[in-house]
Amino acid sequence: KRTPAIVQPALSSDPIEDFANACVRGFRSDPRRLESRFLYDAEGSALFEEITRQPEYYLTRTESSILAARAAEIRELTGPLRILELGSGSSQKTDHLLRAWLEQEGPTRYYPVDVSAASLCAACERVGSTYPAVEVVGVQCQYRESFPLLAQLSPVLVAFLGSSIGNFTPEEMSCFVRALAAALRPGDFFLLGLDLVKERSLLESAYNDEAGVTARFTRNLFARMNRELGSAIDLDAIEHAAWYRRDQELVEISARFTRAQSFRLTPPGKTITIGQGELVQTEISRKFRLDRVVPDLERCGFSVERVFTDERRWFALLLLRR
Ligand code: AVI
Repeated sequence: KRTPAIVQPALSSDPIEDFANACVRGFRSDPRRLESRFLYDAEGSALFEEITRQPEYYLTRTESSILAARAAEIRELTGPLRILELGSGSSQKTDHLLRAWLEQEGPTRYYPVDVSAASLCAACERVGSTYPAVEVVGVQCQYRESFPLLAQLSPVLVAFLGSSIGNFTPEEMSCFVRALAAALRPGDFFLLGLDLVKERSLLESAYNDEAGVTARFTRNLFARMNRELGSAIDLDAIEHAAWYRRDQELVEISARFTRAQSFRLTPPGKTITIGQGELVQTEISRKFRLDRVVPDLERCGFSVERVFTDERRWFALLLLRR
């Protein structure tokens, strides 16, 4: 059995300090807003996987069905190239692509990129043993830190699935897409999953599942602070809140403090005080309209090769060419 290779291209700052400083900044900003990338430690990544299996969370299932139906066609359109996947998590949906690649060209290279070492290692093991003809190199870093690798990997297809791009603000998204376009070579591809605007009740159920897994996912961010920053936050006094804001076409996800609390984050040893009823935003999840997002992506350096959707038009998979 081969041991999968994991590389860690960037370790510019101490991860605990980075987390602590970002939390202090987030709690002190107005409105209070934490960076959603910190949701994905080992526990958070496992909880996210559990979210994807909840009956209300249609995103993963819908995108997977599009990939299952279209992977071979995608491979025909792109020709042979390596696959780099941003925020790969369990890499489960990627199986559809890997199978299509293997069927059409034999040995393939796959570079999953994820911040969580635990889920990256597990995914590399699984893909490596399920598909011995796929050479897997895991890359443990934030999305942008993997961009310098792209020039070496070209010709390459960058997959960014699950509508994870919806967790960026519009400004962050265009900055991200421009940076990606700059890192790719003409002729490289970008496969982007986007959750589309739909009825409020469907969206709000997806982010407020009956089993309460999404609530545990939100609370885990504060549990992580307790584990890593010694903050002693009372987790029983934190409620998950998620609602659709039609004006901005996004689901806003927050933690509501049901009791006032003061706690200390170390380093840098700063005290945070939060009043009863206060909200701390942990994520946004934007929902897209194809007629608006396509021109936006084109302005950022990509041309749209093909748009695939499901029958209900709930989710879209865009094949873009640099
Ligand atoms: C990873 N990302 C696309 C998920 C979403 O739907 O925005 C994160 C999530 N948060 C709560 N549920 C799912």
